[in-house]
Amino acid sequence: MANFEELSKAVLSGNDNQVVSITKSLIDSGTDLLEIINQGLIAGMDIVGARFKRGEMFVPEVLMAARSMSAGINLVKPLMSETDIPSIGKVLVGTVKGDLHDIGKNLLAMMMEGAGFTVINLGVDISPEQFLEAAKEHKADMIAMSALLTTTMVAMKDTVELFVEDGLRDKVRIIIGGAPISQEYSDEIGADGFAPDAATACDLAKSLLA
Ligand code: B1M
Repeated sequence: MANFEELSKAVLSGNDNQVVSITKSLIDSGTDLLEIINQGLIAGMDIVGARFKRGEMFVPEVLMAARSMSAGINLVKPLMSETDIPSIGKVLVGTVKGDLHDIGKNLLAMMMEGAGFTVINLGVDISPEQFLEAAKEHKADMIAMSALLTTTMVAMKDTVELFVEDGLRDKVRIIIGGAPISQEYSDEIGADGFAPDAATACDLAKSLLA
C-alpha cells in the first residue's frame, strides 16, 4: 500500500503523475484525508522549503514541487467539507502597483499554500485600494506584497498607510519582500516584517499568525 513517505518524496521530486496516483491510492484505501494533506503533501513541501533555504533546491524545482503538491491537494479538497480543511490563516499575495514581475510572487503563493495557508493570489499591478478592498472582501489575516523595482516599492508604503487610514491595520498583518526590499525598509514603512525569500516568508507568516 502507498504510504506518506512515498507521497512526500513524489512531491519533493515534483512528479505530478506519481503524486496523483499515490494520493488516489491513499484515498481509495480510506486513509484520513487530513493526514494525506499534512503527513504526505505538506510534509513534502516542508522539506522543499528547508532545502530551498539552504540553497540545495532552485526556483524551477520548487515550482515543480509546488505544482505537484497542488495536484494532490486538488484531489483531496473536494472530498472534504470547508471546515475540515486546515488553514493557518488567509493570506492575500500580490505584486504592487506598477510592477509586473510575478515569478517570485507566484513562488511565494505556492509555498505559502504548501505551508498550510489559504492563499488568494491577487496577481500583479495591485494598487493599495485593491489590496484594501480584497482584504475586506476575503476577511484576510495577512497581506504579502512583492516588489522588484525600486520605483514601485514605494507602493508598499502607500498600502500600509491606506490600511492605517481605513482602520484595518490592526486586524491585518502586512509582510513584504522582493529584490530591493530590506528589513530596514519594512521598519521604515511600518510593515510587520520582511523576508528575503519565499521559504523564510512562510516562517515569518507562521510566527506572526501563531
Ligand atoms: Co525586470 N527588472 N524589468 N523583468 N527583471 C529586474 C527586477 C532588474 C533587477 C533587472 C536589472 O536591471 N538588473 C531591474 C530592476 C532594477 C531596479 O529597479 N533596481 C528590472 C527592470 C528595470 C525591469 C523593467 C523596468 C525593464 C524595462 O522595461 N526597461 C521592466 C518593468 C516592468 C514592470 O514591472 N512594470 C521589467 C520587465 C521584466 C520582464 C517582463 C521582462 C520579466 C518579468 C517576467 C515575469 O515576472 N513574469 C523581468 C525579469 C524576469 C527580471 C529579472 C531578470 C528576474 C526576476 C525574477 O523573476 N527573479 C530581474 C533581475 C534579477 O532579479 N536578477 C529583473 C526570480 C524570482 C524567483 O526572484 O522575484 O526576486 P524574485 O523573488 C525572490 C525574492 O525576492 C523573494 O522570494 C523569491 C525567492 O524565494 N520575494 C519575496 C519576492 N517577493 C516576495 C514577497 C515576500 C517575501 C519574499 O512577501 C513577504
